[in-house]
Amino acid sequence: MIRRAAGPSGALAIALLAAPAFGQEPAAAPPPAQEHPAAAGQAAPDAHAAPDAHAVPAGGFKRTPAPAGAYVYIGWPNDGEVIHSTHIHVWFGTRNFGVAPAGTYKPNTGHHHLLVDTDLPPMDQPIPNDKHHLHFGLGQTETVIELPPGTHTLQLLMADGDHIPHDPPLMSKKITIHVVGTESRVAGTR
Ligand SMILES: [Cu+2]
Repeated sequence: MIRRAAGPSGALAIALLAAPAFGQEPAAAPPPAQEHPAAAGQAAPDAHAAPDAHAVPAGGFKRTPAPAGAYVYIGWPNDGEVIHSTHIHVWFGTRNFGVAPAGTYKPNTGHHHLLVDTDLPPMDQPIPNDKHHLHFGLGQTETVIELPPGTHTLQLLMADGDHIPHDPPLMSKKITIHVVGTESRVAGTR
């Protein structure tokens, strides 16, 4: 299937360019005051702009193969965990697979993405970058997230240097956690 429809793909490219660098270090920000201000404003919908890595290529994005036996899992919390804090420490685990920063393309590596209260995104394009799709583009293997009291879901999804899930995709089980407030709560009440 060839996806060259100018409207949707153009819009996607713009949205991705506007995304805040997928968790890369602040040092990666472009230097100020370039000679070509138009080039810095990459959101300009110019069909003749230089090709960029995130434009949808004909035939879709190329996916990176993942070896058999590789998998990712959430080391903490456990499925069904009741957590008496709105600060939730989450540990990411991998087996038979390596973690590498975004933008690197070593075989059998990728970086973690934590999906919060959402279903899986499309597997053939870069993972969105928003509060429901957290990128750990520095190669982090743990984080602390803030969630309001209530029931929430968490799922890990590995992706390659371009934030595209592997083939086959490496994802954890989707777990459910129950966040209860830390204050004015009696243990055992729901
Ligand atoms: Cu990513």
